[in-house]
This record gives sequence, structure tokens and C-alpha cells, in this order.
Amino acid sequence: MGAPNPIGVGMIGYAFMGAAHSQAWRSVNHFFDLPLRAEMTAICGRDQAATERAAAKLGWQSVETDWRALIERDDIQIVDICSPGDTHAEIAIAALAAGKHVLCEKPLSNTVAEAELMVAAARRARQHGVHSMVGFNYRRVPAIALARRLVAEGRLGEIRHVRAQYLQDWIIDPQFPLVWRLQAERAGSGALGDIGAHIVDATQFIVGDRLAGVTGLTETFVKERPLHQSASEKGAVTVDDAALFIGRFGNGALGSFEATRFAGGRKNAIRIEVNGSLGSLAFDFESMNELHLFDATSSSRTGGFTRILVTEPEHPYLKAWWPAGHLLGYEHSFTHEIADLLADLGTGNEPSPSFEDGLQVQQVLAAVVDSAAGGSHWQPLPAVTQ
Ligand code: SOE
Repeated sequence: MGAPNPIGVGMIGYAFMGAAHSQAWRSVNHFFDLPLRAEMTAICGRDQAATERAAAKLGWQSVETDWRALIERDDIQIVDICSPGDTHAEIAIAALAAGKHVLCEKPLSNTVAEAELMVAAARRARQHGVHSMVGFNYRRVPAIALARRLVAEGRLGEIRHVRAQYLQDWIIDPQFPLVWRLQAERAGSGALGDIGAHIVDATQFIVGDRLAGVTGLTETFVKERPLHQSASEKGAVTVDDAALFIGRFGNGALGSFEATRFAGGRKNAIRIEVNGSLGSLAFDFESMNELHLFDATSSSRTGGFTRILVTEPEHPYLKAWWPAGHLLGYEHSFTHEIADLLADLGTGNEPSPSFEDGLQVQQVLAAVVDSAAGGSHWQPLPAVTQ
């Protein structure tokens, strides 16, 4: 491969996701051989001084305080949206119309209607060689990518059960303030869209199949919270604290899902288990370099699950990193996401997950909300055309 061509990146937002993406943009070309070299051209935030501090800390060359100015810049070809969900649709649609490739953090949008507009914009842009991707980073954890590979190879046979949990506890204290993630107009939904979206995407990715219908329950345990850290005045929490749902995949497999911010002691626990006619797979993000495989065809009665340490060069993404046994972390999932994006943009392939994939996840989330609101009735899901 010759020297990679430079490509300018402009990123909007600099909180947790902005920092995670910045790390990926900074390191990706130091580890992966890619057709494009990311230039960290500009970062955008509303507060000039705070954005300048973020630029200096995270490694961006310049600062904008208006995203419209950012997407107009000739030295920017990729717009990376790391701002809250209520901003995604407007920025992404404008950026695509301005001829910029877009990477948009999950969930794609706050509503199905917005996601549909984003898909329409992505389809128009694609005709002009302009591409888009939604950032479901956990797909790029090597053990999850390996799980998909093993299912696709038929190692599990016919898939019967998909079990997924995403457990956090950061708002268990009723005095925790009413931050934007707890306001429906900013975040869309609560645990459901923020972390439930990840396990919908990750499980569908692993089994290579989509949910055909769901029925669900949601709950808001703490209904009012202080407006600020020290405020005595309270405001209403307008999102779910927890969402539980079951579903049926297109091929008939049964799925159960739990997303909660009230699982005391669980900080960022993602557990996924898949059971098939020939075997099972189990993953736990707290041991993210491991995948557990059970071979139901083995004659050994004491076989049980085998622990695969997913650090071998033949495992997904691992050839670019350290010798076997030297572990990766959370941040590498973003580096892999951006490596895949740059590889696809360099070769003209449509990146994945697409905005269509993001819309389909949004439809699942909306169906859970509808089911919960209507007494947990079954909600069939539409087929998504690519
Ligand atoms: C907050 O719950 C959060 O940062 C999510 O928004 C991320 O997507 C998840 O990966 C970690 O938790």
C-alpha cells in the first residue's frame, strides 16, 4: 500500500464520546495500514474557551463554535457527530448535503421519523460517493466480531436463544441530578436508547439476523431529580431508568434483553449469550478479551465451555496490535470503528453499520416503547430495505 492520502476530520462534541473518538482518530494510522490518513482538522463546541481547552487536550488543530461553519470548511471531508441525540438529525443531514462523509454516534436519532430523514439523506449522498456510518462501537470488540464469525461459520448450528444484558448503576442515587441523558427532549429515551440500543445492535450483528417483533416493559424508578448538583429544586425525569423486552428473531430464535441504569454494582456490564443446536457462545464485557464457546457435539461429558483468549493475530483486528496475550480495552473498539470507516472510504465501500441499520435499531426501540405503553402487547417490526 502506498502512502495514505490525508483526509480532514471535523468532530462535534468533546465530552465522553468526543474523547473516545479523539483517541481513535489520533492513534488509528499508527496501528492500521489504511488508504487514508486522518487529519484532526477541527473540533466544534459552543463554548470557545472550553472547546479550545478540549482541542489542546485531545489533539485537534483548530476550533469552531458553530457546527454550520465546521461542515462548510473545505479542509474537512468527514464530520464526526458526538453531540447529544437531539442534534444528530439536523447536523447529519446538513453535513451529507454539503458532501461530507458522516460518522454519527448511537443511537442514530431520538425518533424513528428523524432516523427516516437521515436514511433518505444518506441514500441521496451515496449516489455522489458520500458515505455514512452509525457508531455502534461494541461490534468492533474483537471477541464480539469473533462471535459473529463463529455463528456465520455454522459452529452454533441453528440459533435458538439470544440473551443480552447491559447493566449500569450511575443514577442509582436519587440525588443524582437531572442531566441531559435523563431528559426525553435531549436524549430521546433513557437506558433503552443509550445502552439497550447497543445490545440490540450487537446481538443482531452476532447472529446475522434481525428482530421481527418485541414486547417490553419500561420503568422510571426515580421520577424527579435535583435540577443541578446542589439544587433543592427538582424536575421530572422523562426517560426510562430500565427497559426489559423479549423478542423473536427472523429465523425464529427467541431473544431476551435487559437494559438498566439501576443494577447496583454493575458499571458497564454487557453480557451476551447465544445458544444454538450445536453449541453456545458467552461474552462478558468485564472480561472483554475473552469469548466462551461450548461445543454441544463434543463427546466429552466434562467439556463445558472453552475460554478463548481473543488476542491471537488471526482474531479480528488483533494483527494490528500487540503480541498474543497482551490485552485490549474499551477504547480500541473506537479505533477499530474508525479503521473500518477509513478503509471503506478509501475503497469506496459502503461502511457498516449504515444509517439504515441505525434506523432499524430505532424501530426496535420505538416498538418496545409502544409495547410498554400499550400494556406490553406484541409489536411486529417492519422489514428494512437496504
Ligand atoms: C452512558 O450510559 C454511556 O456512555 C453510553 O452512552 C455509551 O454508549 C456506553 O458505551 C457507555 O455508557
